Amino acid sequence: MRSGSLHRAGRSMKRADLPAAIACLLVHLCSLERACASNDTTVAAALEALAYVPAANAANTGYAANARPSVFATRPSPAAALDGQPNCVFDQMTNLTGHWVSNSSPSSSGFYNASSGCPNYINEFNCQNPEYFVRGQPTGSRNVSQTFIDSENSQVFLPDNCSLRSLEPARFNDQMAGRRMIFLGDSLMRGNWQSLACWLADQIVNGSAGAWEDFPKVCPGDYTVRWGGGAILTVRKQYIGNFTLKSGGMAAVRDHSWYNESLYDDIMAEFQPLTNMDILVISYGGWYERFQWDTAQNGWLAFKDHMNHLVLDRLKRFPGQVIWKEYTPQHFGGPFGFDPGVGGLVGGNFQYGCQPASVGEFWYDDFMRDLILDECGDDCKHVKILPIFEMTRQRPNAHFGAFGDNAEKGNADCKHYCLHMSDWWNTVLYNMIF
Ligand SMILES: *[C@@H]1O[C@H](CO)[C@@H](O)[C@H](O)[C@H]1NC(C)=O
Ligand SMILES: *[C@@H]1O[C@H](CO)[C@@H](O)[C@H](O)[C@H]1NC(C)=O
Ligand SMILES: *[C@@H]1O[C@H](CO)[C@@H](O)[C@H](O)[C@H]1NC(C)=O
Ligand SMILES: *[C@@H]1O[C@H](CO)[C@@H](O)[C@H](O)[C@H]1NC(C)=O
Ligand SMILES: *[C@@H]1O[C@H](CO)[C@@H](O)[C@H](O)[C@H]1NC(C)=O
Ligand SMILES: *[C@@H]1O[C@H](CO)[C@@H](O)[C@H](O)[C@H]1NC(C)=O
Ligand SMILES: *[C@@H]1O[C@H](CO)[C@@H](O)[C@H](O)[C@H]1NC(C)=O
Ligand SMILES: CC(=O)N[C@H]1CO[C@H](CO)[C@@H](O)[C@@H]1O
Repeated sequence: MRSGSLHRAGRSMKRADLPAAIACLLVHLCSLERACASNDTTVAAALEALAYVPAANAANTGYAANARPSVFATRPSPAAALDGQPNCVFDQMTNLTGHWVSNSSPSSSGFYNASSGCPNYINEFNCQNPEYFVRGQPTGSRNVSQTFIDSENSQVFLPDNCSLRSLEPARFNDQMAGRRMIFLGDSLMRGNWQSLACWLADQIVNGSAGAWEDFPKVCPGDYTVRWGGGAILTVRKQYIGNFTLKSGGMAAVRDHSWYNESLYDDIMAEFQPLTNMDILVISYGGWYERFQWDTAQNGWLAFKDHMNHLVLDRLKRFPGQVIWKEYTPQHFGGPFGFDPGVGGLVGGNFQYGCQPASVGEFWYDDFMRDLILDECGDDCKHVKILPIFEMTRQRPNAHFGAFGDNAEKGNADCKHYCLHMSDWWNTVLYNMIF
């Protein structure tokens, strides 16, 4: 069985400090959805154990001559190749490598106009919205130059060996007839659903979204998880949304912190009967902290336990396609995107911008690949990996925080991504399922 080496390195780290872990989790639960910080010494030791060597910085040079032009100005045909290579074909465990280039066309700024094209219930993660909102609250105007916004939004991902077809809304609408797409997982999953809602806006007949607490009838009550050291934590239910397309197809999102099988069952109850036409896009990870070397790696242990149950007891039996979305790298600094040294803090990682992560947090995905392929095996043939890790790791500036969220408070959100990045996750998703 393949395995990431970091968790092995981590076992030699300092032992549990449960009260600190819980305090850290409480900070986490009450404010930002970000991993808790450990401290310089321990992480430095971990990196040393890994013998980390920084990867060469991938240079973005030029833009392929026949690459796709501005999207909402001139919509490309669905099969239009971005760079003249054969269309990408995804097997169960594809690792999509490639690089980002800047589309030199001045009119290019993404797939749709995020300032004016999104449904009114999409007010998060839109880095083109001049008055942006975080968790429903206006947080003031951004202080980011238009040049920066334009350059980030004009980035185009070119896979090494193939071309991605672009999602074309009217066609997607037809392809979704009789189908439902359920996005399940933590807040990183919300980006996919919100991006889709903006992209498909002119195909949507109705929709709604909001904080889970505004939908009290949906899975009421508390769900809990067992954490290391015997702690019982309450699952944070975050966000609900759904929209219906002209064709009758629909897409829903239900996001929350940790996996609990009763919550999974209660969420799915709303969609019964599930059929082989249904598509489940799912991912967890953001709430299972990685860098708590001093807390017996409770996050990692819980992740393995929870994901084992999710895959072997539930996903195995899902009648339609299941797409496991790879971990979405964060860019708080350091080779792994999480440098607790910043600010020297425990329970907070205050900084003013997002920074490249040359390596990224890969070992949770290694575990998932093994679990799906080896442990579940033939029973999981319908479960595929959405390979967005490599492409996302290369975009440290595509975060909400790089566009200003909380940056003025020295507390930039380098975990969530702007819609533009989520558009590319959906492009890969589209190429996998249709
Ligand atoms: C970080 O951890 C090391 C090793 O456990 C400890 O000696 C040091 O005091 C810690 N530093 C801070 C700032 O907490
Ligand atoms: C994907 O490819 C990258 C670049 O070659 C490599 O570093 C990474 O380990 C690969 N990931 C997997 C899961 O094979
Ligand atoms: C996007 O919409 C905004 C608001 O309506 C508008 O000011 C802007 O010019 C539009 N951008 C493009 C490229 O059409
Ligand atoms: C905006 O950014 C500039 C340059 O970093 C800075 O001088 C200015 O004070 C910022 N304005 C606000 C309102 O944050
Ligand atoms: C949205 O439209 C669909 C299809 O017409 C309908 O079944 C559903 O009840 C509508 N939902 C709302 C909230 O109006
Ligand atoms: C979306 O789902 C929630 C929960 O079932 C429901 O309350 C709401 O009416 C749905 N909205 C639409 C547009 O179907
Ligand atoms: C899931 O939540 C339910 C309801 O709170 C709880 O009874 C159950 O023990 C939880 N499952 C696990 C595995 O912790
Ligand atoms: C399978 C395959 O064709 N792999 C190629 C993908 O592209 C890289 C970079 O151009 C090549 O090195 C691989 O051989």
